[in-house]
Amino acid sequence: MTEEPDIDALAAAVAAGDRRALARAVTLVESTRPDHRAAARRLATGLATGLAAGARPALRVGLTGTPGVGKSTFIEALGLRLTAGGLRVAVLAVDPSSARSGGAILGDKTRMARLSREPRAFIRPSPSQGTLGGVARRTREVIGLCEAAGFDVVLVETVGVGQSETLVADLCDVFVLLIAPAGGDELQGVKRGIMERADLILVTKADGALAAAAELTRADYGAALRLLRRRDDEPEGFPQALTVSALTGAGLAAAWAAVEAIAAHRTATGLRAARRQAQAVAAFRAELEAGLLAWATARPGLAAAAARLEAAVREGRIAPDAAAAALLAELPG
Ligand SMILES: Nc1nc2c(ncn2[C@@H]2O[C@H](COP(=O)(O)OP(=O)(O)OP(=O)(O)O)[C@@H](O)[C@H]2O)c(=O)[nH]1
Ligand SMILES: [Mg+2]
Repeated sequence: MTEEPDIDALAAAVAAGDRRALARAVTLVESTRPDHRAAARRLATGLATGLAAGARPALRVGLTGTPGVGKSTFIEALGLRLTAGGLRVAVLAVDPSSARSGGAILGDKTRMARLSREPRAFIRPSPSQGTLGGVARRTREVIGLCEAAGFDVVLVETVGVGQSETLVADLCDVFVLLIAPAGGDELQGVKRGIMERADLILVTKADGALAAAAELTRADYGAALRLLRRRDDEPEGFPQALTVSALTGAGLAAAWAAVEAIAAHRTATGLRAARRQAQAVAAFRAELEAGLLAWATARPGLAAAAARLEAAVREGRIAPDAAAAALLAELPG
């Protein structure tokens, strides 16, 4: 973006559901240039005012799972189904660890070619670099843009390694864990924390030669889920483990019905609104902390003093809390 963008015109075009305007708005939000950050904030404020005036919140669904489990293929099959039913679907990908593979997860292998040709779909890979906090901030903003653009459903794909799944779970209404069909001992490999966060488990590739293994895996995870504490943010009959095949379409309708049932329960009980409020407050605090840290780091005297104190702490010449207090005492006001 070279010229100063006309933010009011961009906001109006995004709010009208213009996908090219949305793509430009996302690029603006992802930019680290200070003038772009300021423009992105004006855009978000303008759109938030519009949202408050009437737009419906999108159903935000996070999907996680190990590399190759079938996330992208499932999302494309589901997305095609939902758009065929008249819904507008946005697909985002979050991969803070993509330095590992050298590219965003919606790379050459899976461009979701069919879904990307759908007029009711919008597909956007994640920025492939940045800190976890930075990626979280941008993803949150991009989800907000998609919502303001009138998308009914936002699907967020993230690789289930590291901490990106926690990040995505915190940004979504419903969080889905995808598991590949395998022998029973596979269960040990899934971290308990992810199992506890997941609202729904889907065993992928339940077709052909893998169908029987998928059913066994589903039974294993279903049993494991029942052993976990029953949560009050789920409707009767949950937690559930289901099988799906993106290839044949088997189980897709049931999987989406389960997502909708969880979302409907949380809407009816007020949990969804409460969760969004908590997410907004957490985002505010994270922004504030990041801002304060950036402000402090930009003060040359303070950074030098911090380095001196850190050395003193390392050498045991001063206690950590005393060092922190000494530094804070140097702040103005
Ligand atoms: N048989 C069968 N194969 C599938 C199915 N879904 C995905 N696959 C295959 O599994 C492989 C990985 O699929 P992806 O959708 O790229 O997996 P992913 O989880 O998005 O992978 P990353 O983005 O790299 O983490 C591909 O070769 C797919 O063709 C399915 O429903 N049935
Ligand atoms: Mg993928």
